[in-house]
Amino acid sequence: MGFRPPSEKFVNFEVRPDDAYLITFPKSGTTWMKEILSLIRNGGDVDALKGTSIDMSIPQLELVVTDFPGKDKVSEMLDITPDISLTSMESPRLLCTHLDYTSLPTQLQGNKKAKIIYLARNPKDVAVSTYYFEKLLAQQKLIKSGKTYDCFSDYVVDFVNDLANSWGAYSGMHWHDHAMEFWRRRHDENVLFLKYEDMHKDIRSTISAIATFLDVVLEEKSLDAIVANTSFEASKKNLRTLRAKYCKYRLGVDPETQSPFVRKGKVGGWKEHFTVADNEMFDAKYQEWMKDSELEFDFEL
Ligand code: PPS
Repeated sequence: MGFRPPSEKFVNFEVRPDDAYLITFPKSGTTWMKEILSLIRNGGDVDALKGTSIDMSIPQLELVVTDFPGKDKVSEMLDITPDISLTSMESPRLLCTHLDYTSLPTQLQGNKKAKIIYLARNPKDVAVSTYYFEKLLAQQKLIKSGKTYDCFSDYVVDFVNDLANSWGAYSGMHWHDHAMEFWRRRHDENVLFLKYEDMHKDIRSTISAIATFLDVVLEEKSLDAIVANTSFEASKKNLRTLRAKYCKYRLGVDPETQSPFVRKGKVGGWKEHFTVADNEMFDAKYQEWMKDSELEFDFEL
């Protein structure tokens, strides 16, 4: 079951041929990649981003081009200017979304010009990361369905059965369908399919590949600056990636110690959360999902 498009305004959103869209399932490394993309586009100028909002650099389509109740409040906490207009954004625009392929604006589906960077992450670590995010939302009574979880084992059952992710817009979206829709299109010339685990393995090559894809020529020293300023340690101190205001005012947590946007940042953290039974259940589902696919993930490094 796919996510229902939020509004006519969203479905009919006008896509420009020189747009680039970062598309991810939630908790797949979006924020990390947004900072990398922002720096690639500005030639690695770290100082120019200081004091600015990551969500203004790369607005999230579904948060901007919709009229969902409470939108203004969420936008304010993400430091999105209330009157942001994507139509007056200068080209080439960088935009992002968590929505699945079939929920994208019509002009982006089948579009061979606007670029798409799809970032996927192994679903066991995604499940853990979404679990911690849901816990914070639940503490603030922000889970739409009202359903909360006492332990990860309860949560993971809902995750694999498509019943988790109950925060607002994304309920009903499934990790497997999300990734597969873009994996199938990975050879399209306007699609770059990346994995979170490969960023861990070789961030420098990943950044270079993205720059080439975006037709940006990066000097070595710019590349060095991007690598250094998007490391996990740097992200932990960066108010843009911590999304400090959102942490403080929406989630009620200290961004520097508890931001869910820069939490553990590991590959294989799931091993500290899955019981043997959880893992067997997950593996059985995973094999079902992936049986006709060549898509593979590193579950540990
Ligand atoms: S969201 O809410 O969907 O936008 O979250 P998202 O940004 O996609 O994912 C958050 C996870 O990404 C990890 N992260 C990083 N990993 C490695 N290096 C860096 N620099 C980095 N920045 C963020 C973050 O810790 C979340 O993963 P977990 O497993 O929860 O730690």
